[in-house]
Amino acid sequence: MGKNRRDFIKISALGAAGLVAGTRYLMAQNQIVIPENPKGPWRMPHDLVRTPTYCEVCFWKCAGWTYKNDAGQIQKIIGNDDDPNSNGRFCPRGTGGVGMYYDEDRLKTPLIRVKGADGKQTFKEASWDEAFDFIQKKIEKVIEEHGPECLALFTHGSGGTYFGNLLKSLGSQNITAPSYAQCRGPREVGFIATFGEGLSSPEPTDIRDSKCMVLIGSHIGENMHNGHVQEMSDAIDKGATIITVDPRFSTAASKSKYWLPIKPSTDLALLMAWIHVLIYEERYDKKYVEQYTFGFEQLKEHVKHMTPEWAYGITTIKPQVIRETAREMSYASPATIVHPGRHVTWYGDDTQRLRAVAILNALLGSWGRRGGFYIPDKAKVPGVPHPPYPKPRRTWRDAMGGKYELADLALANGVCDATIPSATMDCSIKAWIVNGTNLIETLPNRPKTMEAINALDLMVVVDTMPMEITGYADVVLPECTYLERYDSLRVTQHREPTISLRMPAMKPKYDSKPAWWMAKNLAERLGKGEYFPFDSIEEELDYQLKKVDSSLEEMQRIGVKKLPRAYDDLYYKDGEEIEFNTNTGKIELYSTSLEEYGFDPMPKYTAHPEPPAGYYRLIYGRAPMHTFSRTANNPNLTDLMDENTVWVNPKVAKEWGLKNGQEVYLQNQDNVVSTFPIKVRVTERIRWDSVYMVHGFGHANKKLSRAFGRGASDSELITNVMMDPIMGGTGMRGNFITFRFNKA
Ligand SMILES: Nc1nc2c(c(=O)[nH]1)N[C@H]1C(S)=C(S)[C@@H](COP(=O)(O)OP(=O)(O)OC[C@H]3O[C@@H](n4cnc5c(=O)[nH]c(N)nc54)[C@H](O)[C@@H]3O)O[C@H]1N2
Ligand SMILES: Nc1nc2c(c(=O)[nH]1)N[C@H]1C(S)=C(S)[C@@H](COP(=O)(O)OP(=O)(O)OC[C@H]3O[C@@H](n4cnc5c(=O)[nH]c(N)nc54)[C@H](O)[C@@H]3O)O[C@H]1N2
Ligand code: SF4
Ligand SMILES: [Mo]
Repeated sequence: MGKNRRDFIKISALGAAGLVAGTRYLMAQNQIVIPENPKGPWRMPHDLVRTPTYCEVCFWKCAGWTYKNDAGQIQKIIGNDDDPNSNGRFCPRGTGGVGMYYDEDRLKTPLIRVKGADGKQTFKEASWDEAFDFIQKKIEKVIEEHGPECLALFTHGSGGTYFGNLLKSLGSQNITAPSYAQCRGPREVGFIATFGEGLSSPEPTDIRDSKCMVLIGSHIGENMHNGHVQEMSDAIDKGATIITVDPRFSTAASKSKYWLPIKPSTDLALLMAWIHVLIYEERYDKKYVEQYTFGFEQLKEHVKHMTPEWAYGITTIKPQVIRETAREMSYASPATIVHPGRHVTWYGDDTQRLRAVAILNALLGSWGRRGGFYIPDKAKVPGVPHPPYPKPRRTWRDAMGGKYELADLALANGVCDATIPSATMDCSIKAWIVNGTNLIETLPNRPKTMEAINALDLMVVVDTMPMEITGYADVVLPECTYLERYDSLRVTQHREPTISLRMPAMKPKYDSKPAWWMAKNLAERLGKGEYFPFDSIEEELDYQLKKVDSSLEEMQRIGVKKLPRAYDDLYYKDGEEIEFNTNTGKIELYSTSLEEYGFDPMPKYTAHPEPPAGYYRLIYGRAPMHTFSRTANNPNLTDLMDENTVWVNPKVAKEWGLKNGQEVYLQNQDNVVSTFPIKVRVTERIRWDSVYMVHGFGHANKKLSRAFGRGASDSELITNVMMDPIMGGTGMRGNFITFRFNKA
């Protein structure tokens, strides 16, 4: 046994079973192409079957149809015309999603960690009964010894509904997703502090009718959020002005009238200078500001000295460009979107940066206005009836010692911290269920994640693939892919409310099962069966759908159902009286709630550490054909891109003697060296003080036959975390790297 309680196991028990899936790769590759005519009447060979689904390749959840060929095999997935998230067109990742089903490296049976006679840990293939027995006994023990509050669930994806229900029925509210404190949390908190409400997903940005879009490190186009990419390209066709602020010449920057290659970490200064220009050149929406906002005079005074000349010294963006771009925003207002972005956990002052973004939108009068932000609507689909949940005596929040009270959702890093035994926390978490999130690659500061994992009595991992996180599990439960299962209904906000159904196109391969079935079985074993009152998920879905005048039968035919908006209120009417959900009932330019909690009521710029000599700031982002680490092994998508590269400015390349395509190792400020080398891409598209790489590569699990060792992992180099004091988000862009020519 190694020095950790849980040694990483390479899922060796999987080897033999992998051979069964002989035809898979062929299927995914040789697709029979059906001529597509989304507008015309769909005429298909009658032996083709189509079933509705919504995509699980990312969290945009586009609704579509899965088609099968004559041999009854999945052939392709295309968008559903009635779906506002996709408008009938899938992105390259969604189209390639079928590769998830055909991937021969998939998890195939439940696995239990065992110790051999030689002391070596390995996984043993198990039946579902054995796996459930094991989990039941461990959970019962944790509850008996520590209380149900010591259970936690990390989840990203649709199965979370069911595991969440299981956890709450047992008496724990420690349920968390990395899409909050590692992603959009600061944005939600910043907007709630300003407008009294957050943005959620899909963001209600009225891109379709926008005349000016400001993208601040928000790289729509590489960030492939489908409906928004489509709306943005339409807006550009109609002549919208795009202003992109990014140290990298992104795809969006290439479509922009203005590209502002800002010095990383200084965006807040630029935003404050824009506010200054709008106010002091009197280019804000006076009527809107007067009627709806609170604290204008304080803001005016606050930004008095934050001139474009002041910001120039900080951001390297010329004063004239700052003025011109602010004017462009005001010419187009209120049809201007200063885009809030989505992955916003950058430098620890992120809530304040997003407050500045919210304030700009308020000054431009774009919140609640056409071409700015519309008011979304969402269907109200009742859940299933069950007894009330027991009230937990403690939650993760109690372990935070009064910090991060403005976080409106649980922090994944917070639950991780609350798991590490310490004198100050009275309930250390003892068991994790990890569903659909690869925490090893997802949470920054990996040594801390490992410390938490090593302190656990039980870790159950529910996944489809042998990802890094599965290697540390006590029990691995193989979920079938989204193409092989029913799931909770998709009920997302948009201009019109919609509901959408996912149903299986195929029987689950191997011995994989859906999350619903796993959660229900575990609940019954743990005496909580009444929280899963239906015998089958079909019955449950039909019950819910009948409450909104539909049925399972109807949804199987149409896939997506549009429901009417409850009110005709997509935008505010001229001069309409509105009460915002803030302390003052107004849009708070001056935040009374932040002040109440002891934070700056108006954003202030503070400088962040800069890379020492010979080091470069590590920044990262998305590639259009991949989603995080989840697609790195997908046979269809690795065909399009099978590794990441490190972008290096020519000036830096020259200093180091680096050539295009040359392999280097990256070493960060804490002397962490990348496990794998990465190829250099020499390009003018990145500033000299930074390097850039796509997140999600450099996989360390050998069982990922196409992804293992391809490219490098940004995550392992992110050991410095800049915590957001307001809501506990993990700022991940304060890490600096240098180059090494060999590993040792
Ligand atoms: N270094 C770094 N860290 C980041 C980011 C970054 O850019 N860089 N981005 C952050 C952001 S914005 C986000 S939202 C998070 C995302 O974080 P995660 O959601 O954790 O991202 P993935 O790496 O895609 O992990 C998804 C896991 O779900 C599994 N999976 C896929 N389909 C299914 C399924 O149907 N069922 C089940 N049970 N499992 C499934 C995959 O195999 C994979 O193990 O990461 C954050 N962390
Ligand atoms: N194809 C694809 N699309 C995706 C995803 C995916 O995995 N794949 N994931 C989805 C998810 S969950 C999220 S959260 C979004 C994330 O997508 P976004 O929120 O749009 O973008 P980020 O990933 O934060 O931003 C990356 C950009 O920020 C720039 N940047 C780095 N540092 C700075 C800085 O200091 N200032 C400024 N102004 N810019 C900076 C980088 O150069 C890069 O262009 O993407 C979503 N869409
Ligand atoms: S944007 Fe692409 S990957 Fe994401 S849900 Fe839609 S089709 Fe799937
Ligand atoms: Mo995200």
